[in-house]
Amino acid sequence: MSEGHTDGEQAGSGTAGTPRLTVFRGDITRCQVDAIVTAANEALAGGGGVDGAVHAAAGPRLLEASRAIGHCPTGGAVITPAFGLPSRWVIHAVGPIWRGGRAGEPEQLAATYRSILARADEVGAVSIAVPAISTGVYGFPPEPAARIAVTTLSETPTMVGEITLVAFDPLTADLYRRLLQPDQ
Ligand code: AR6
Repeated sequence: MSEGHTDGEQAGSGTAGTPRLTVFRGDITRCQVDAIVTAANEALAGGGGVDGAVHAAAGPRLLEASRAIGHCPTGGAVITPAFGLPSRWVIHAVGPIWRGGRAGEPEQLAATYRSILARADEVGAVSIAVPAISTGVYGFPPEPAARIAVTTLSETPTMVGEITLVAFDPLTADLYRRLLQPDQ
C-alpha cells in the first residue's frame, strides 16, 4: 500500500502488466491508495459490513453519488469520488449472493473482480485496495472466494500496479497469504 500515485515505472510505458498483490489485515477505510473497493448491492443503497464502514468514513455525499448512479448489476462495478476518505475514488463492486454454488456464482465473482480493474483503469488508478467481496452477508465460502480473487486479479491485464487484498479476519488473511506464497 503506498501513498497517492506511484511514479508509473511499474506499469512501463502505457502497457498493461502484472500487478503486485499484497495482503493487509484490517479496516479498508484506512488504506492510502488511489481507489478503495466496497462490496455494494445492486441498488447501490449502502448497507452493513464493509459498505457500512466505507460510507461512514466517506460521509453522506458518497451515498448521494451512488444513488445518482442508481443501479449496478451483479458482476459489475461503478466508480465515484471518495469524498472524506484518504483515497481519490471508491469502486462500488457487486458480487453474487451465494445460492449453493451452481447458479454461476464463481463466474459472477470473477466478473466482479474484472469489473473492478476495468473501472480502475478508466480513471488511471494504479493502486487499489480490495475487500473479500461476497464473503460476508452474501455468504460466498471464503476459500473459493479467495482463490477466485487472487487468480482473477493476477491474471487480468490491467494498468493497476499495486493491489492490496484486505482481509478483515485472520482466516481470510491466511487464505490470501497461502495463495500468494504456495510453497509455505
Ligand atoms: N474493511 C475490510 N473488510 C471488511 C470491513 C472493513 N471495514 N468490514 C467488513 N469487511 P460484506 P458482501 C469484510 O458483508 O458479502 C452490504 O450490506 C467482511 O468481513 O461487507 O459482498 C452491502 O451493501 C467480509 O470478509 O459484503 C451489500 O448489501 C467482506 O468484507 C452486502 O452487504 C465482505 O463482507 C454485500 O455483501
